[in-house]
Amino acid sequence: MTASTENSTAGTGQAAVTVVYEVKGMSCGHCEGAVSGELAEVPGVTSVKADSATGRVTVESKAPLDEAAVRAAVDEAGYELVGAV
Ligand SMILES: [Cu+2]
Repeated sequence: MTASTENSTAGTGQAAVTVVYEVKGMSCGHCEGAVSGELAEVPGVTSVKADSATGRVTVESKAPLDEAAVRAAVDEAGYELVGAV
C-alpha cells in the first residue's frame, strides 16, 4: 500500500491584484505620503505607489479590495477617492 501525501500549493490563486485609483487633492510629496500611509494599513495591501502629478495611486494587494475600505483610507488621509481607473 502506498500512501501519497502530496501537498500541492501551486496554482491556488496567490497572484497579486493591482488596481489604479484616482485620488483628488494630492499636490505634493507630503500628500503622496499621507495617502500611501493610510492605504498601506488596509488589510491585504502589499504595496502602494501614489503620484501627485497624475493623481493616481497604484495599490497592490493579495486579494481584491473592498472599494469602501479604500475610500475610507483615502478619506482618513484627507483626500477624496474618485474611483478605480
Ligand atoms: Cu501635499
